[in-house]
Amino acid sequence: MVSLQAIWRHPDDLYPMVKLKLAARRAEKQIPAEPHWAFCYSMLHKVSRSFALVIQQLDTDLRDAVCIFYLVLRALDTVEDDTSIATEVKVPILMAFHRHIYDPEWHFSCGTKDYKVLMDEFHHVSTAFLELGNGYQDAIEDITMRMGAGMAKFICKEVETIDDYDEYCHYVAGLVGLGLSKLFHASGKEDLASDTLSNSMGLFLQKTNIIRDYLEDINEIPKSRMFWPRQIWSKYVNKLEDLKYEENSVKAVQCLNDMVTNALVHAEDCLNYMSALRDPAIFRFCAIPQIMAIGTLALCYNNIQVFRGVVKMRRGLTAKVIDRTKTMADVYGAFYDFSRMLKSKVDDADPNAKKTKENLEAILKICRDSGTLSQRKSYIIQSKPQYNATLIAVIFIILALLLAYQSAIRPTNICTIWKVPYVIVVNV
Ligand code: IN0
Repeated sequence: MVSLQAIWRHPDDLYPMVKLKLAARRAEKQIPAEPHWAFCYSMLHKVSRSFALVIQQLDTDLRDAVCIFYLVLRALDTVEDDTSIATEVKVPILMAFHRHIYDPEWHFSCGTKDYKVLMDEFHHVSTAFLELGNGYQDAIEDITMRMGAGMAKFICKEVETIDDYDEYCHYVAGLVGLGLSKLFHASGKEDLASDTLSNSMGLFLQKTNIIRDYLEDINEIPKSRMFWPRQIWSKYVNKLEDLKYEENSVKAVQCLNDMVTNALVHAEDCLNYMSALRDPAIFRFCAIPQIMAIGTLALCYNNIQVFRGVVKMRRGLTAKVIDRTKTMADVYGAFYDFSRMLKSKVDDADPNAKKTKENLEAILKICRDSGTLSQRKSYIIQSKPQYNATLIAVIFIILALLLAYQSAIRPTNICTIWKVPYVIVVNV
């Protein structure tokens, strides 16, 4: 639910949010009729909302392949994550997962909530996988095999060094980049990207998730999940969990800034990868998560809240990113804005300030050298929103249309979702 305060502070979020909401409705209505495909697409909508929307714009063949790839990887991840499975049971499943996807009779029950449904009804995913073209099947099989083996290796191994961290992230995310590059190539729409650049695309996203999810992972029951490398955190505290205690706040933020500085190294490769894409739909599909990642890093940097609760980009900003990302100029503009926002937060007393600024300078230079920055619409938030008669009128019209739309499709439940902005009109 979006709060009244959030919309009041960022009124220009409202239009992209309404657009996104309507696009989500349309996407959910377009679920295919065949039961196995219906299961796959409705599962995709349940486990990943913005990804499910972004995938929607890909051409059918490629979209089906990416949907199945995503669900296979989610299933593999569900096995890896389930701490109630004994290691001697888990390792053989991870190692053989690339064969199970060819067998609609195979199933293994684990996970919770939507993930349990995905595992229990995995035959739908296998059935759909078997309908994909051979090029797509081979790419998915190869990556599933390599990821399963990598996950099995890390079941009994902690992330000690920065090399371990890069290796772990390669298995769980870098390989996704390699796999997607293969799928794009198999679709005939793109040249095959290099493994190094493809890997960086995954590492940038995964390292951002690992930074953002510190508290959730450390508080995981029955056992903490630890992905921050000892080589980094041991410079600041004796145990990784000490970062969450108030008395260690200064050290915690320094450690966080060290982690963000490490993640920023991949941004340059990501920009190079995206600049080589030719198909507009594939481009948007790749660019939106990358912009969300740099935005999240800018939000997390120097932010003690990472150790206290959930730090996420507000929904309105996510909607704006989805709405505005169309060309490489938009990507340079967003990377430039978020890097500048991050740079403004660097305190010279931070132990890694120099390195952080160097990494940011490298990103800013690429964006400047693109020569496209003058066209951008800024993501940097104004301290006070600008209200004028036109804006208020636009908000009023959008809300009226929305209410009309809601009452047309749900006559008995008019205001369940949108009653909050309704109050704004009264306030205005
Ligand atoms: C992804 C990636 C993803 C998308 C597009 C291009 C990519 C290129 C290389 C590597 C990964 C790429 O995107 C999703 C995004 C996602 O799931 N977002 C969540 C929100 C969130 O905060 O987690 C959502 O609800 O929409 C992603 O994070 N991963 C992923 C997994 C499979 C595929 Cl096919 C593509 C996961 C990960 C581990 C970062 C690779």
